Formats: sequence, structure tokens, C-alpha cells
Amino acid sequence: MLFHNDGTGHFTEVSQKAGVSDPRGYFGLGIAWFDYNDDGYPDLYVANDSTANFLYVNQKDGTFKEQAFPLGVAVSEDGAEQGSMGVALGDYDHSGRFSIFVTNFSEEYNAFYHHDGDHFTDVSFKSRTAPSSLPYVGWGDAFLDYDNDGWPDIIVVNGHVYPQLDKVKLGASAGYRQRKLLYHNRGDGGFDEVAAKYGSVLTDERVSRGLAVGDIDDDGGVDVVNQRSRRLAAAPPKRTGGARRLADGESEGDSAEHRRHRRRDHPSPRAALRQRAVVQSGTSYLSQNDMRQHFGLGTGKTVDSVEVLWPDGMTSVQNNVTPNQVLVIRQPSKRGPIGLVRGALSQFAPRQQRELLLLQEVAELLAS
Ligand SMILES: [Ca+2]
Ligand SMILES: [Ca+2]
Ligand SMILES: [Ca+2]
Repeated sequence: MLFHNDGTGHFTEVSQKAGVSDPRGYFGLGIAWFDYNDDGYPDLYVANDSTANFLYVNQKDGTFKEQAFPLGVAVSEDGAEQGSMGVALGDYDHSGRFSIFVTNFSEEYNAFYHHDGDHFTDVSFKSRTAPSSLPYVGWGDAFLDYDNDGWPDIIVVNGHVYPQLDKVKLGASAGYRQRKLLYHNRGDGGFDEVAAKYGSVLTDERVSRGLAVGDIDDDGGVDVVNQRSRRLAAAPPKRTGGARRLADGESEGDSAEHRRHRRRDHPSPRAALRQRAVVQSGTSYLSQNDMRQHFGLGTGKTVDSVEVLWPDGMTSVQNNVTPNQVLVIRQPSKRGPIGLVRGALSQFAPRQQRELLLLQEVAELLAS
């Protein structure tokens, strides 16, 4: 169902008219709104359970065209329809484009679609995320830079749908309760599954479904909320120093090979850190991430430039921004002088305020 906001406190259901009504009745479980082709109009990805996924490309006239097959994001690399649940978007390689990570059923791998520019390529095996996902039924997933090195990592929560699996074995699948997966981004297109480094909070077996990420305590480290089947959501205890030690390259569990890769991949942290994120409504699986965007800065001491692309196509830029802060950026007014009147309004008595607002309305009418 697509409900169009009329802008008057009312919505109209437009699925058929817009071309997203899914007449074949596929099993949509996860969605992601994002402007995949940067034409200024949001497109819609739908993860369908046991059926091919959809990518509805915005035609800029109120309608969409479903193009998941030609764009390479409908099925697995070998053409299998997968049991898709969660969807996450991330510019994990600093290309400025959003790649898609989709969680799937057990004995299928989680699909990782790299955004190549004009289409997507399945990099699930190339990125080394596929093999570790095979025993698990994946649900919520997210890109998150948990070690603040500037390279988005991936977290996936798992759990089967059949409680009977506590007693019987089903193929290569893990049991009803399943561990989580945490993939550390190596910066070379590859990922290492590192959940065991962060203790039982990630490796204990649970029946997980929803997942949301955000900096709950505003300490600069991104936190994770996991919702379990038939349970209230629970946030894991505050992160220990483990993640920070990893970022500093001092973790005991860090192999020489990992350290070598990190040095090779981050010869110049300033040059490496050009990041992009999208504010999304409705994320992961039945969940909502913090709408504030979190950027790890590695060893960077300052942010050269923060650019915001607003929904109406306007762009605003802030230069030389200090790290380690929650930065609030408001969209600049398109009507410069009138915006100034609004900002200064509180200095006036209520009656004068009303008169000024009236003047402003007249000025806006004249300007338009
Ligand atoms: Ca678009
Ligand atoms: Ca990272
Ligand atoms: Ca935090």
C-alpha cells in the first residue's frame, strides 16, 4: 500500500495508480526508500520473502517502474528467489553510492548488492559476508560504524521461525535460537565476521527479529537495540572499551593480517574519509534507526565539509566542523530577508509579532 500525503492532514491510497500495487501478491517484509540514481526523486526497494525483490524506480510523474531484474537486485547471483527479510543501505566503500544488504533464510546467503553506478552487482561472496550467513535465518540488519574508523560495518540479527528446531535438526540450519553476526569493514571491499570479539551479547543464541541502531547515550559510539520474538526490545549494555581498542589497533584478538590490511587501506585517513548517509523512515525489519546520521571519523581532527542535500533539492554546506558533537543543521530559508524577520520575531510584543507576520505574508505573496 502506498499512501500519498496530500499535505492537508489527509492521505490517499495510490498503490495502483503509482504502479506499486504488487498484483502477484509477493511477500513484502522489508523496504528502503532511497534515491538510487540521484535524480532527486526517491525510489523504493522492497525485500520479498521467497519471491523476487522489487526496485520501483521513480518516474517523476507520480508513478514507479519496477526494475529489480535489469538492475541486478531481484534475486541471488545464480538466479534464485530468496527469503528476504531485512534491508540496509550503506556507502560502505566511500563511492558516494548506496549499496544494499538484504537478509535471507537459512541455507541461502544474505545478499549484498554493490551499487556500480548504473546497476548493482552481487558481491556477497566477494565481500566474504555470504558463507557465515548460511546457517542462519536473518532479520534485522544495519550498516553501522561501530569502531568509528570511518568505514561502515554491518550487523545482522538472526533466529529461526520454527521453535521445533530446538529438538530436531533441519539441514545445515542452526537451531531456533541463533547468534548475531557482526562484520568489520576492512576498507578493501572485504569484511571479517568479528562478533566473537565482543562477547556473549552478540554470540548468545536468541530468537531475534527487529534491529535498530543509534547513539542512545550520545557518547559518540553507536548503540544497538535488538527486538526478540515474543519479547520486549532490549538494548545491550553500553559498549565496553573493546571496540575502541580495536579501533586503536591494540585488540589482543587482532591478527597481524588485520593490522597489515588496516595500515595498507588507510594510508591517509583524511583522503579516505568521504562519507555519505541517507535519512530513512522505516529501516531494517519492523524497526526504525535513529534518524540522526552517525559518522565515524577515524583519526581525523576536523571535518572539512558537511554537505546536506534537502528533500526539495536544496543543498547547504558547513565547512571546518569540529568532531565529537551532535550537530544540528537547519535548512536555510529560501527567502533570505523573510527568514531574518522570523528569526528576530521573539524580540517583539505579541501584537507586533502578529503585524510582522501579516507583513511577511504580504511580502511572500509579492515575491511569488
Ligand atoms: Ca530516483
Ligand atoms: Ca568501521
Ligand atoms: Ca552510544
